[in-house]
Amino acid sequence: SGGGGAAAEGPKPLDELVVGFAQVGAESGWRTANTKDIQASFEEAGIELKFSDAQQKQENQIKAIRSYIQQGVDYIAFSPVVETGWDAVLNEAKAAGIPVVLTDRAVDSKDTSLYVSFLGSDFIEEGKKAGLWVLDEYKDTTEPVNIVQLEGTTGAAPAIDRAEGFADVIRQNPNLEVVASQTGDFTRAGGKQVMEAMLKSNPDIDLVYAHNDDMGLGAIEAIEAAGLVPGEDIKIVTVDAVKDGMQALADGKINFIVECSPLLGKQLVDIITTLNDGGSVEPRIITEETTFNQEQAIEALPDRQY
Ligand code: GYE
Repeated sequence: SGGGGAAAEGPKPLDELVVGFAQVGAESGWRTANTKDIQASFEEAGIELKFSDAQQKQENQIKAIRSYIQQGVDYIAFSPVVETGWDAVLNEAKAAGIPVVLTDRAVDSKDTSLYVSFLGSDFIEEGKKAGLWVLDEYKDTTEPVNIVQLEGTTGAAPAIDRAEGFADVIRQNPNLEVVASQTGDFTRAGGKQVMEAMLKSNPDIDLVYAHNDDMGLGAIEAIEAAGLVPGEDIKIVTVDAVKDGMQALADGKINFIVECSPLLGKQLVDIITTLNDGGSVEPRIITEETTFNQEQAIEALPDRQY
């Protein structure tokens, strides 16, 4: 692995450690909560965090990582906007002896020595959980069910995997059909715009599967503008469980949410301090998550942190 550079000379005092974090952007409620949690966790640990926002552009993330390498940070963590195209810059980090931790999203690099660990959710599992709810909801239906899918950012691990897990499960009932699928880039505006177009070209939509809450919330606006009732005329299933999504679920406008936790900060700090102490970390660390129906959302909302 590329790890262990700092530990070779013994652990550094935490207030001398410098970590560079290359964030995806600020595209969703999930991302905002994730950024806050990471910044707060490093501050609490007394570790300096250099932070950059790539505005959902891979070239900006690559630039940020190169600048962290140049500045000689001790560790680099980042959430890759898309899966492909990272080998060159990750090899540069490796050559500089800077360990890299993937946070939240995966890369498709075959060479696993390019990063020490991948900390984040199992997105295929999330897609399956969404699919299982749909399978159960329509188990007695003999009519075709028209599903539209609002995909996350094209090429992003959560978009690819949430589509795959969902498709794998709904395949079991031939009445369940995805009649349209398009990217809304994980944003509320994107979800609204795509849903508007889908409502025009598909008169008979039964269910929306949105890869995150924000796109689902955008779809709600489009559905209401078309004079339909979200959650009743058109059912909605989303992923994330941020506060606005949970409120819409409590209000009956969303029908089911698969949780994806953005609170990765503390685990990321643990990884860095373990490596700094010369310890080793698991190559894959999966976040624990649940699902919510309306009742469960009403119960969880008062204590929801994000
Ligand atoms: O679901 C979405 C965000 O990568 C898991 O990115 C993350 C996803 C999250 O924009 O809301």
